[in-house]
Amino acid sequence: MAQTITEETAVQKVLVARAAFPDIVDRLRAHFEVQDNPDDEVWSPEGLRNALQGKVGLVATGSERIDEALLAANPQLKAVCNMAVGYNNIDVAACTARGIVVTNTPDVLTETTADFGFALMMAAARRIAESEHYLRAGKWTKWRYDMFVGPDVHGATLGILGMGRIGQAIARRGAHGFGMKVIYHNRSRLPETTEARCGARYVDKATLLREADHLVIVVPYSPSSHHAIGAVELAQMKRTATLTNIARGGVVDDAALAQALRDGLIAAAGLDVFEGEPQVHPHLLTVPNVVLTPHIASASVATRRAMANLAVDNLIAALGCGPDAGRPPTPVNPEVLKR
Ligand code: 8YV
Repeated sequence: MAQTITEETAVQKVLVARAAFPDIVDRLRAHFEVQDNPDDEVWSPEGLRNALQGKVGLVATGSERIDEALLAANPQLKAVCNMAVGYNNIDVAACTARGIVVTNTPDVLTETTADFGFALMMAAARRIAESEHYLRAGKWTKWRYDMFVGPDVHGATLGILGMGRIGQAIARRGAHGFGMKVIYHNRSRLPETTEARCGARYVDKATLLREADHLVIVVPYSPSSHHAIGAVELAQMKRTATLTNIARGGVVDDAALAQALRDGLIAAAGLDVFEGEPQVHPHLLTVPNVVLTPHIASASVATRRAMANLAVDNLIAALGCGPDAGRPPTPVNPEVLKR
């Protein structure tokens, strides 16, 4: 399409690493020379390195690894704008050291992601996927009193590991919508007013594991949260409990979880994120009591559009254009902007 490039930025080239809403990508064309990827080709690290040559800005998703090797091969890069709230795909320290602004997309996806986390938890507890497979397989020949019975959600104890924005939104749903007793564990305890708003009580991790009827994982991935839930933790949970992971692959040890599900250490699980996704641990694919979805917790039309728009707003501002020139709305390393 024809490009309208303003004078101030005529030379700036940017890369949109994955397919995105075309009308939102077009917003970038008003300011920059844009290379996008409408066919949504998944580039190898080398492919991304090459595509980034000469580009000062990048719109990335959680699937692109932005590491020192990529930055070293592209010293002209000034801004990396993730279309995700999580940014464990980006070596932020390396970006900061090089004066590269990193941005993410908080807030716009909170409620949608919390909706999905709740849905996945309910699907696991009430055995929705498992029973649907049974029906589709033509096995439903009669009603039975104990057919696909599972634990209740309303009135049960909801445990939340990681009490950031999304954790709080899930807590509110549980406490105020479903009459649940909500307990949480987080790196730091929330102010009392926030706890009251969420109807949630702080507990240590052992209590969380021991008391939760439904445990939802919303903690960001970092080396310190790697396998925060593994065989030892699963063994501490109730045998009737469910576990839902909408955070990141790697926070839960998927092999240990598959084993726990198989052994009946917990009742069921709901997983939207996986170690090594889009690959899924083969043992998870063969246990019936787990609901598996392909990392879609933020996938409502409105929210995905809001995420794309925010990533674009961030890139335009980070590269010194638009009304917020120099002040991207949601920087991860704002210290770079002060330099
Ligand atoms: C994204 C997510 O869709 O925001 C996040 O951190 O996990 C999802 O909402 C995914 O990371 C693609 O960027």
